[in-house]
Amino acid sequence: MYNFLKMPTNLPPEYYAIEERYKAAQTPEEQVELLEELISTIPKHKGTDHLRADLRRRLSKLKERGAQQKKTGKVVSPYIVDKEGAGQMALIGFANVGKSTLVAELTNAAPEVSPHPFTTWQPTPGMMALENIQVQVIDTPPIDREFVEPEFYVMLRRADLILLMVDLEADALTQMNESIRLLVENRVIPAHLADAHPEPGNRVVPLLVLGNKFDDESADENYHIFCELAGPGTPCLPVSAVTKRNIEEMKRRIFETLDVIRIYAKPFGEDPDLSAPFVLARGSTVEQFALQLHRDFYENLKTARVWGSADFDGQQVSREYVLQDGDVVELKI
Ligand SMILES: Nc1nc2c(ncn2[C@@H]2O[C@H](COP(=O)(O)OP(=O)(O)OP(=O)(O)O)[C@@H](O)[C@H]2O)c(=O)[nH]1
Ligand SMILES: [Mg+2]
Repeated sequence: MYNFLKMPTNLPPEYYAIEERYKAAQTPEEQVELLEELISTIPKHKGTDHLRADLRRRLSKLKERGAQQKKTGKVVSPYIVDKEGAGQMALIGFANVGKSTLVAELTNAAPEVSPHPFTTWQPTPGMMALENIQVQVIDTPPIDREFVEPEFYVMLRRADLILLMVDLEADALTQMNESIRLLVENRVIPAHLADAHPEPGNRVVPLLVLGNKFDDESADENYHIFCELAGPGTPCLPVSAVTKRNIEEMKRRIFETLDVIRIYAKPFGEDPDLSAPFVLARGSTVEQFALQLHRDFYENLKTARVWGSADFDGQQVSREYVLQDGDVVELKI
């Protein structure tokens, strides 16, 4: 529970009146309503950030619990996001760095964006196009020692890539160091630091630092200073969620980090569908592709022919042949 003694003193009188009713509320519906009222009475400034954050978190928990109990009769964490597409990315960072802006601009999701910190209180996944594949990007509540749910780190352990966003217009280095400290304390180890943290139980996840608000050339110097202080071992990239500066490069880096290849299936005697690749881990073989296509192909495969990485178009290859990004494959059973 929030320690009411630590509350800021500059709250309007109606806040305390509603708070009394909230404490006495008997049903979750009543609590939701009164929490919403309570939040709307809090003036927006730095001194009230944490109070607002705490109340919004409680509100979202109450709502979530209510919705899920109605649907399934049991409580499921909103932090367990079903994976969709070629990879799952968790976008994390301090409050107000621009996480929701990026997710709103680049995916089909529409999380709330606001100039006030602590806006996002639920993980919100959206799908982003990377060339001709789709990847999942999860907008998340701000990383914060006090206000983060334990499930936040469970979500990060499951991710294929963590995008750690920092604000180049603020103290980006402190934001990065503090965020990474929290990850490591919670046994989520950025891949570039894996050698220093070999303890059992640690989960190593690739991480890319995004320096956001790199809107135009005037931000270049901020980024250079950040890079110099961050050191050469830190994978980072400056971007702007608003002007889209460097966003294509970001997508290229994400694709590279995912370490996947796109394979196009050519039905026997037909043209391949080049708009719908199968996505496999780099290093996958014909046999692994067959398994993804259909079990029948895996079990009864007679011949496989490859266009692309083979020595010549339509070359017959073995089950163990290692495929490359962009290959067209025809399997026959
Ligand atoms: N100049 C500039 N402003 C940005 C950029 N991206 C986001 N902003 C602004 O930064 C503020 C915060 O953006 P949000 O997307 O709500 O930030 P957030 O990280 O989701 O914030 P929380 O949900 O509180 O953690 C808004 O006023 C945005 O318009 C950017 O690339 N450049
Ligand atoms: Mg947000």
